[in-house]
Amino acid sequence: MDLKPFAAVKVILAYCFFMVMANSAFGDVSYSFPEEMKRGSVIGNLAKDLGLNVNRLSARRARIDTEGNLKRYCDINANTGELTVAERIDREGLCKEKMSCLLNFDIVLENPLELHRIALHITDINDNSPVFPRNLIKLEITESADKGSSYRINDAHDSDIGVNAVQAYSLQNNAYFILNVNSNNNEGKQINLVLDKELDRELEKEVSLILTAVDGGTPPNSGTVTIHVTVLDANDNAPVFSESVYEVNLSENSPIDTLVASVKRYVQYVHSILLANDSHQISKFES
Ligand SMILES: [Ca+2]
Ligand SMILES: [Ca+2]
Ligand SMILES: [Ca+2]
Ligand SMILES: [Ca+2]
Repeated sequence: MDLKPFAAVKVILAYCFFMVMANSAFGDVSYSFPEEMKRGSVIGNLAKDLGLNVNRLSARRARIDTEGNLKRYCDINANTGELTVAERIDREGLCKEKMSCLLNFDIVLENPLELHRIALHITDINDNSPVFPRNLIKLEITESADKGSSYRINDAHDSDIGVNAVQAYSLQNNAYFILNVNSNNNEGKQINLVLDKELDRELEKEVSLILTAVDGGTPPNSGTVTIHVTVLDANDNAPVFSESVYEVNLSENSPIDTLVASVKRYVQYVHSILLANDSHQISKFES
């Protein structure tokens, strides 16, 4: 006698049994729904998805058991069998940095008692902008700093996840600095302001820059910080007179403190040379 057909039937029966058990024991329904949808928004039709008779939902006291959660985020509409939003669902508040945000609850019906597990995956929307730790960053950089010198800037934070989090940084066009963003570490992006052209305090005492962080949402959100650089003085200029030789005609009996000549040192300062006690020594300087 060939037992193979019986074996095949047994496998099919076992499979059917498993499917029936799966439907009764794991009769879960899962939905994926965005955060921040207004109250009353329809997530899905439970009666349809669970194969329930919508006309008997009220009689069977269909309700949601939130498994001890304080808030009930969803309701069942007993007339339509729809699962609706009952409370604001804020993904950031519920799941913070987690990439997967899941709300679990049960649907309970009576006569006969029936229980279904519902899994609600909350998807992220781009409802937050990148924010820098401070509105203003103050840097003091000496004018003698070499080209290529690098200054670390704290990165921006965006409470959203994935593409809705910070994706790029840009620095306002300027004569002195460029931006270097390094994302090869676990602490997020490392942002450095890099000196691309040497500073000159005698030319510019301060430089103001706007740094922008932008997320990848549609439309994107952005956040900015002002970077204020104070250029510190270095002793990089020797006193220079406007002429190398000054010739002055002076009468021999000129009184003391007679103005002999005016000479310019640097460009900013004017010094007066006055006749000192000894007419042969012209040594007294006044600013
Ligand atoms: Ca939110
Ligand atoms: Ca969000
Ligand atoms: Ca965002
Ligand atoms: Ca200087």
